[in-house]
Amino acid sequence: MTGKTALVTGVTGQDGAYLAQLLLEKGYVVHGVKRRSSSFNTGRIEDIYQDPHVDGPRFHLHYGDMTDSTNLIRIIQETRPDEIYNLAAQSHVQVSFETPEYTANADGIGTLRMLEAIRILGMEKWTRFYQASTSELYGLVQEVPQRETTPFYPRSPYAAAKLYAYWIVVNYREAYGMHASNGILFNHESPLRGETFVTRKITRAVAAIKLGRQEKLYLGNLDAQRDWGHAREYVEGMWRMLQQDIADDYVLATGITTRVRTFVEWAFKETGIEIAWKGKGVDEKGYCVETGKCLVEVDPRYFRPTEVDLLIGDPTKAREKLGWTYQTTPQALAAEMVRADLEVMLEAPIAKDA
Ligand code: NDP
Ligand code: GDR
Repeated sequence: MTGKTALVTGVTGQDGAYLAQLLLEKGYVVHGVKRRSSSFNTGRIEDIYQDPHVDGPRFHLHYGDMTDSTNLIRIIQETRPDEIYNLAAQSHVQVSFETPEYTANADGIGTLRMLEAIRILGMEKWTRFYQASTSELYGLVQEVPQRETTPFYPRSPYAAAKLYAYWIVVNYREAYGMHASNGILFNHESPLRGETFVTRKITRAVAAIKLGRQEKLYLGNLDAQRDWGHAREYVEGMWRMLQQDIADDYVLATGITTRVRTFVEWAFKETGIEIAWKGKGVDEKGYCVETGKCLVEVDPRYFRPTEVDLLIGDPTKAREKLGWTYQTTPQALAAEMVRADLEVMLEAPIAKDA
């Protein structure tokens, strides 16, 4: 047992689930903040849920919202965490174009609310703070590979909100001596990834196509390039940041970039389906497989008003200072996600979208 207590916002999300599991394995008492929802939203943390009626549970859930200051103050006051991992966010880039004000509120001002809560409670000298910053901050390419010193150029309301969060964390570190760190994480995926992010959308569709339950997959920009790693490995990097004597900002990435279309090929390959693209440009409809059956089609509704074309991170600082490196290649990640989706679908033959 470490005797330490951690508070994780966004505990019901992909990273929250992996991080909570990691912290429990390390002996922490873990408090998670979850939103009230009209439907079940704790599926990802089912395996680590502990019945509060049983003696000595180390995992606790609290209702909360990043848009509600008083609630955040109360939760921090009650839990007195040694470490706070601020993972909660409206995290979908395309959705942020439709809900820009809410995204700014939850992702930008929400981070300020957390920092102010720590300060109001007089905990700024001992509570350590992790902020889920993002490679989306780099946006329009200024330099490749992108590293901690690369200038930011956000390309979405999401990235602009996260830019505010990034800088307010730096400011509270400098102004109040807080141990507050930004993890500038490049895309990380897993079988727990939300279904509307491109990797999971692809692996679910490929599994469904393989099982004869879906005809076709509709996607947007097939030529975007992303640096995809495994979420389980990235949460270890978050934890390592908060174990450093001095707070700092770190890039976590693989250093490998892959086009969306290549991820699609890898995913089909895992099921034994070889695909050959018939179209070339993103405007051209009807990307088909060799059999002549069109399995993937571009639907412009998934194009973004402003796109981030190329992300490739340089994780040298994290390797040298945190001893962190990625383990899973993007191709292995695609294969793992397809296998997991096939398994889930085979277990739930009736519910197509289970
Ligand atoms: P998810 O979308 O899977 O999880 C987001 C979490 O935030 C969910 O638990 C969600 O709750 C919660 N949440 C959303 N809005 C609010 C709110 N207003 N109040 C309280 N909770 C809220 O994201 P990931 O796990 O993938 O990412 C974690 C964090 O890391 C996010 O901040 C994201 O922006 C950032 N990030 C992610 C990267 C990635 O590639 N995954 C890369 C870089 C940064 P609910 O389950 O109810 O929806
Ligand atoms: P991203 O992830 O925007 O990088 O943000 P996403 O998987 O949504 O998009 C990656 C790229 O794929 C292209 N794309 C599509 N995307 C989606 N969602 N759906 C499609 O049908 C589709 N077709 C093509 C996109 O245009 C884009 O270029 C993720 C989130 O987790 C953020 O919270 C996080 O900060 C960043 O990663 C790093």
